[in-house]
Amino acid sequence: MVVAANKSAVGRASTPAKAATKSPARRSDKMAVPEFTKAEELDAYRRMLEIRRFEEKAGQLYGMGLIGGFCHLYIGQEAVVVGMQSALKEGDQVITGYRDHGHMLACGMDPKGVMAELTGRRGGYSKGKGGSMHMFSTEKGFFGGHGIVGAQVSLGTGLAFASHYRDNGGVCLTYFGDGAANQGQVYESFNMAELWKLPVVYIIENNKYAMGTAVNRASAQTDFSKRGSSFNIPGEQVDGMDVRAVRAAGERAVEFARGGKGPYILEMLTYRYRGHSMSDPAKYRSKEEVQKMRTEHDPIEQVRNRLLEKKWATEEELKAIDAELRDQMNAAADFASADPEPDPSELYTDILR
Ligand SMILES: Cc1ncc(C[n+]2csc(CCOP(=O)(O)OP(=O)(O)O)c2C)c(N)n1
Ligand SMILES: [Mg+2]
Repeated sequence: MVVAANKSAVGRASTPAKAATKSPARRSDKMAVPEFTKAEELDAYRRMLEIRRFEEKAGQLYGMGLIGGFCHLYIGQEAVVVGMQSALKEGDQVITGYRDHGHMLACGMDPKGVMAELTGRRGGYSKGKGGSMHMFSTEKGFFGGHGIVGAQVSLGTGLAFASHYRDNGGVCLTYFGDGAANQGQVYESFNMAELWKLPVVYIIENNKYAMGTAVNRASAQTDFSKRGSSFNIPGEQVDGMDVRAVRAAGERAVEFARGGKGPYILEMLTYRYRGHSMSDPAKYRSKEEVQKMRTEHDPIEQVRNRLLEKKWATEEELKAIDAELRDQMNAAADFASADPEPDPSELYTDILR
């Protein structure tokens, strides 16, 4: 697949030659997806499968009544966080919305601590008091987990402002959905980020739906890579189901932002296989549509097929990785089921008054 650079991101598609010197968004060439080495393919396979197996286990625990409240699974979108994370350095920051378990694992957070937070137990990242949408790890550079659609965009811009102010070379990856992209604060953030050349990469995870609303029913401009046009923010549309394309685009965007050139937008064309949350029967789309994405574009299958085709791994070796991850997630689930709930005295701790 090909990453299409958005040649008209600043509304000057008719003058690409002049514009080409100014920002990558104005390139009109098509870029081939760079190949991964064997080690990179194996690493991507493991990291994406880790997220998938975690999410499947979380779905099971939800079905057993062990997880309360909302639970938004990331299954299908794994290539986005895995590819983007590989473009980061120690000290960089990540922030996202409520579909956040994959982002946490990609940042290196412990599946046990994440699972125990989902079940509301002491060993959870927020001591069992936050749940799926309220988890953080400043050590791992993960800043939530936000339930208010779009709120993380201004917060991520603020994190980038802090890095800029401290001149520490940090970049903030700010993830949000196609639905969130229609929020007003997103554009206030874009304006400030470009004005002050903040080191932020805005990653729009276009999974085609915002709850039950398809993108074309809610958005006047469905090419989200162009959403920064009025602010001169470059943008690219990326095949978000191909981890190699994601990493290549991520590296370009992070380098741009880290180099003091300001914000960059990456629209990831992706898809969620499950409903919006666990309580969504997903009647707004056909089973065939989901099945088609799973069979033709699955991010993990793509890597698996390449590994097998190139004889870089055998079926048995890949199965062994899978078995190891399943064991890890079973252990996380056991911990998250057996760990005690927080003591009632914790009701009065960690509260801003
Ligand atoms: C300010 C605000 N408005 C509405 C909601 C309800 N809501 C929760 S998720 C969601 C859809 C967002 O979709 P999108 O940004 O595409 O993200 P996705 O769920 O597809 O990852 C809505 C409307 C909310 N949480 N916050
Ligand atoms: Mg969406």
